[in-house]
Amino acid sequence: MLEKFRFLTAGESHGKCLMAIIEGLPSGLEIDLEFINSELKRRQQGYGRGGRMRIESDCVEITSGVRFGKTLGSPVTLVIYNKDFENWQKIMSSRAEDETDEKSFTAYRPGHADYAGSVKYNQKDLRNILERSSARKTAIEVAVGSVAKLLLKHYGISWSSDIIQIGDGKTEEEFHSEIDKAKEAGDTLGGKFQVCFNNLPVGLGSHVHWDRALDGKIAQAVMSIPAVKSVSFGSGEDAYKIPGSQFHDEMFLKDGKVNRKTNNAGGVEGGMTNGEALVVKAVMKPIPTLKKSLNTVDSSNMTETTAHFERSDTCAVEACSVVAEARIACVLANEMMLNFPCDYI
Ligand code: EPS
Repeated sequence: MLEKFRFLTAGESHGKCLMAIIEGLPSGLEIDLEFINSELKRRQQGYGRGGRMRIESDCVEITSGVRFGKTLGSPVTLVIYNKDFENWQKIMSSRAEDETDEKSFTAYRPGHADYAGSVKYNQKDLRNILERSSARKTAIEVAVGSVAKLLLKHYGISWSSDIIQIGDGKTEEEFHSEIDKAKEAGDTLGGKFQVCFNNLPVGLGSHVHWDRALDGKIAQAVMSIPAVKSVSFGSGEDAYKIPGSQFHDEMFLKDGKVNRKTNNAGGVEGGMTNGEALVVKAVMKPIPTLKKSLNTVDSSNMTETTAHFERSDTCAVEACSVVAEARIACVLANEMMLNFPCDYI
């Protein structure tokens, strides 16, 4: 099926820049640059972020598709420059004559893409895998997602996200003390979060084919965020605990319209939005770049060693929830364009 709102991104963690091409936006959409940059700032924040976030102050440059603050209907190109590139120019050079093994590494980080990526792409220097597998690329995804959000906002759709749990902590104070403890131990922490979208029309997605089910599309979009290990809708993860008579959201009439007292379905039934809030929950595993290095194998001489560490975040769950919001916004923007096609607004 031809999707309507599509995008591609490019860029390495310590390369010159991250970039994206967005296709499928109608013309006339107001592009609020301040909003996009405030979303980028949200992604950089959250208790437990590491050194890189003190180097970067992500902001986007729009290089095509927008004139005088409004989309033209042509592809929109976004660029975020990596400030840290200044320190990596030689190491990340595209020129053959600059080749160096400075910053190369060969000890796989368990939990990261290093092992499978190096086998798949036949790379000896694991830097060649790290650079694109790094969660750094989620910065440009958040920029794309904020453009998608501007489209959704035009249709009166709103969103929010919340952290549910980090380690054993369920309140903000507890999150902070859990993160402090992990940091002191050279360890990392994952967590559980929730993203909601409100005021969606009934019928986004479809029951007619497996690849048109909205929950399937959203699950793919959220599951593929680095470090996400589970995605569920509404009370989905607890659905095995109660009988159908208690799980399903009974209907009643309010002002002649279908209404519900509960939203265990998380706003999706039969692969389609049902008019209730879309509630997506996800679990992020602890970041696998650990100061307290894990046991691993060195691929250069096949000996046992400890994993590579450069620097890392202790906890990036808050950032992950911002990325999830952005990814879901892209899926929903696509569904809106499929359901309500328009060349201009
Ligand atoms: C990140 C940028 C990365 C890491 C982090 C997230 O930058 P650097 O590698 O230069 O510190 O801080 O990514 C990871 C720890 C990881 O394992 O992918 C970012 O921009 O969010």
